[in-house]
Amino acid sequence: MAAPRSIVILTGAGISAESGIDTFRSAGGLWEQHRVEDVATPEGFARNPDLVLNFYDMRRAALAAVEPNPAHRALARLEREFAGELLLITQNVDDLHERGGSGQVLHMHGELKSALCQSCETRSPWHGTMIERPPCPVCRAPTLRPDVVWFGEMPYQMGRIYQALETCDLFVSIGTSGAVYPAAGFVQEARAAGSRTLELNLEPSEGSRMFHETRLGPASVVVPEWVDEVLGS
Ligand code: BJW
Repeated sequence: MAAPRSIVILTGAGISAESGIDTFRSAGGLWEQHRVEDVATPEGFARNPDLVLNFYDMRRAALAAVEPNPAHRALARLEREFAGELLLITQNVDDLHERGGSGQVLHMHGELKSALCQSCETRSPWHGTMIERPPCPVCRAPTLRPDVVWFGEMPYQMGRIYQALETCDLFVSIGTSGAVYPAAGFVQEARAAGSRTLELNLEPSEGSRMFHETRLGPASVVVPEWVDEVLGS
């Protein structure tokens, strides 16, 4: 194909798997260890806030023990060296893209290292725990929750995402199962707008048929290979 001028990349849990972060739907993944309804819905949080705060406190603390892998670093290199437009969207709440060197990352499902105040609605950087109900840094109310997007909630920056999907000429999906909307529908949006679509995954996702091309393999291998190809190196 002709060299792309505008690329939108969507990443999912698979890109961080080789760094040691559990995916959600793989065997032994997070949803086999916890019921989705209990830890990833507003209703679950209302029923048992301690369970949910502890689930996210543990995952936030676990970030200290993991490192970005070659796939994160390759996307950071793409951001530095690609002459066209690039939007990196991640469904991941970890900070491995940033620690791998990416400067501009759109976290559509929020971030572990951010707190959302249920009283004043401010989002604040957060590195500690929430189980002890610390005060909001802005309004002092003890009403912080993890700044992540649960089922039934609206993901962040959807307007900006749909605008980029309308105008990109290449959409690339990396390490996501295609089981969760609206992200699972991005491939159709991009295709409908005339973009070429590429999937990089360990195994075909639920929406694999919708992509023009699928390349299978671990992200630490297939992502750097694809970035080399785009940059012509
Ligand atoms: C590797 C690898 C390696 C492994 N190398 N690859 C019916 C139809 C359509 C929609 C709905 C419906 N009923 C309900 C809905 C809406 C609902 C939804 O999608 N439900 C589905 C269950 C059907 N969605 C929502 O509620 C969303 N909000 C919403 O829709 O608002 C309304 C709206 C309307 C219109 C426009 C916009 C919005 C919110 C969804 C929130 C999801 N939240 C979570 C938790 C976030 C916080 C946290 O981390 O705890 O987000 S759920 C979880 O799933 C997390 C992930 O970001 C998300 C996606 O998971 P991901 O990343 O794909 O991981 P896995 O585990 O599924 O897959 C891993 C992949 O990696 C696999 O493919 C492996 O092969 C691969 N892999 N190792 C490369 N080494």
